[in-house]
Amino acid sequence: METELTLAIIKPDAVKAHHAGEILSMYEKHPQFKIRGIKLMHMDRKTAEGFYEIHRERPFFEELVSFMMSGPCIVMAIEGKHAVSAHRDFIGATNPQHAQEGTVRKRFGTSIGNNAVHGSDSPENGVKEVNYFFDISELVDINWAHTWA
Ligand code: 3AN
Repeated sequence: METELTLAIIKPDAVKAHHAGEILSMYEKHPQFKIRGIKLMHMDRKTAEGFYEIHRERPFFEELVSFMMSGPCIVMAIEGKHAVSAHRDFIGATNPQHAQEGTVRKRFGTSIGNNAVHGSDSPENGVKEVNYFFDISELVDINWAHTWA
């Protein structure tokens, strides 16, 4: 099976609005996703800038970094078959107004910046982004976890 890892972030807007539990429940119920790592964190500038380094030259970079530093968020390592594209479908379009009904961003996002969740955009970036936030020792052992999958 083509197992992939994707990083998911429940962003500060969703945590602040008390939607984290409901969003987590959507992940938990998704038949393709296994949560292998999870942590509550409040990003500092260095962490947020490093994570969004590829967007440094974009006009919204400062807005994006300030938003990600504005409160606690929940970062998760998600594993599953074709997890990256399945997760992109699950979260919906970057702009919540364009996101499909039932997606996380449609339900909980309020603007292109405050769009409730993050998802890696390729399998390569999924691995890179999971490594950015998690040490291997913080991930539930994948072989062991398959015994209850
Ligand atoms: P996605 O997160 O859907 O992959 P990207 O990679 O284009 O979207 O953008 C990264 C993040 O930057 C988005 N999640 C969004 O929060 C933010 N962003 C994108 N475009 C804008 C914009 N025009 N104004 C403010 N924030 C933006």
